[in-house]
Amino acid sequence: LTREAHARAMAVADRLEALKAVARDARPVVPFHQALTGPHLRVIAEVKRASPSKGTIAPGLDAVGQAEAYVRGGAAAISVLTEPTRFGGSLEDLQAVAAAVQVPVIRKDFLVHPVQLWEARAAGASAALLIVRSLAPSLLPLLIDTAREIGLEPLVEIRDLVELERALAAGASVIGVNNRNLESLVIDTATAPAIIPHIPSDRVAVAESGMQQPDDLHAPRDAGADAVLVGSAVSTATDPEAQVRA
Ligand code: IGP
Repeated sequence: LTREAHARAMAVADRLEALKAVARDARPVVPFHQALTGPHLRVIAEVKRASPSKGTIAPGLDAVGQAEAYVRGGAAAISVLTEPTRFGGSLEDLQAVAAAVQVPVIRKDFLVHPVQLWEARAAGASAALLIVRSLAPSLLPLLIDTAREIGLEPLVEIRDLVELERALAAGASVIGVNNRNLESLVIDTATAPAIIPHIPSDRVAVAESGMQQPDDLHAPRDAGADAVLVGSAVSTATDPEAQVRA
């Protein structure tokens, strides 16, 4: 190594150690898996300022006020987008929400590196999204294991039965089926109800995306979903508390 390369490597190592120290002192993990199991369909409500399909959906959203309203409405967990360019999210939103609510908080982003899991834990998250489709075969089990080692439960996102096999082989215990095709952005709300019956009953099954009104929850519930993840409908609601309760 050249002297400069060595100095840069040491600086990165120092920053990682500092991040790990913050993560170790972060608020205790609020169990995610447990929050989603039980006899009734649970709601994971998402703080979502913008999306690639709709552009800005909730300008000037107060992330903390919004999350508190979701919890009053009965949300079992809160999802916070941290992707900045297309979703208007940030780690600051994640940290502020995690500090404000008692329920588990999930980091929602396109995570590809263990350091992003440390960031999530340092911000107080209890869970993090891992998208099977965006991860190389060896990376998925590595990130699942790393997440658990630091106290985060991975929500492993799939879209079809081939991806379900990868998720199960990698040891996923909370599995989300996305109704949205992330490449075409097209929503098909029949996707999750079709895949969920194939998820073993000892795993937690979550239906994600495209659910706009209470009636839209019947199909995933009847298919055996433990929880639904709702973003736009609650982020744009004039009364988010009532919307989550409904
Ligand atoms: C929420 P909706 O249609 O209710 O706003 O969707 C959530 O499922 C969606 O934000 C989502 C997502 C993702 C966002 C699901 N998987 C992966 C970014 C990355």
